[in-house]
Amino acid sequence: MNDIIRRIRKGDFRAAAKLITAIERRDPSAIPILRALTPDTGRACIIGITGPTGTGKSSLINALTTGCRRLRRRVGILAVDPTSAISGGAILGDRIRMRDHLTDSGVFIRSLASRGAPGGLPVRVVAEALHVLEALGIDWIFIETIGIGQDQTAVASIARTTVVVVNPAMGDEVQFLKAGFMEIADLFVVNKADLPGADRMALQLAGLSDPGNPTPVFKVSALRQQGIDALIQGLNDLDRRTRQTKQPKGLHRR
Ligand SMILES: Nc1nc2c(ncn2[C@@H]2O[C@H](COP(=O)(O)OP(=O)(O)OP(=O)(O)O)[C@@H](O)[C@H]2O)c(=O)[nH]1
Ligand SMILES: [Mg+2]
Repeated sequence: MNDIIRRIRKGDFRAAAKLITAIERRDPSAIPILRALTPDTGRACIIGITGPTGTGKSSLINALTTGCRRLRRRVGILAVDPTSAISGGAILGDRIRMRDHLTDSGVFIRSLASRGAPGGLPVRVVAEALHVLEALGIDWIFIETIGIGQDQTAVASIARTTVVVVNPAMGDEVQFLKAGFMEIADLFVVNKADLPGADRMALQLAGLSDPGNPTPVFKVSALRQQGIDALIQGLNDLDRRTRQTKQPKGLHRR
């Protein structure tokens, strides 16, 4: 046990991967290790990335990772896939879109599956995996979720900052509002701004948010790596501001 704690503190990805596997299996031996690592947590920028299917969440994480690596920050990516028991392909697709970073020793990528567990998404597993990544010395952690339904929203809420990704000309706006994304967004990203309609979409979002406390809106193109550095700066600023008021709700201190 002391060995794995020591290795994780030193930033050993393989030790972290092993511990996360134990967490996924609900192995009780993980509990004292997590407890011992608690003092090593609390410094990372933890960003939940959510939004409707196909808006470019994985592509955005890929682009953000490129930007963070240019700043020599270490990056962790957690892809939460509620359906992977049936569609292992989704995770494969994510991996392909994040391929730029698969061999980078400064990027830790992990998919988490609910494995058909009753009650759906493993909120606790995600929270504990985040704990491990923080102890590992990761600076930026991105969690991708689809964000439809209560469980997924709960996963997004583990992050200190929740980013909702939308696209220009998203068609059925009402549907989007009904899905509850407005409520959980700390920041909106209009991705695919290389396509027409991004300005209009950004204005619409700005118009919908609380005038007294407007939700920031960033236009980017993940595909062209445009607007990403400004977004990283915006996320960093937001993290610093919310850090003073809002604790991550994930892992209860034990
Ligand atoms: N034009 C354009 N296309 C993009 C951009 N970002 C992503 N795409 C495309 O949008 C499609 C979906 O991208 P993903 O990154 O898989 O989207 P996602 O939100 O992770 O999708 P799911 O995980 O299936 O919900 C892909 O074909 C991408 O190439 C962008 O900035 N501009
Ligand atoms: Mg994806």
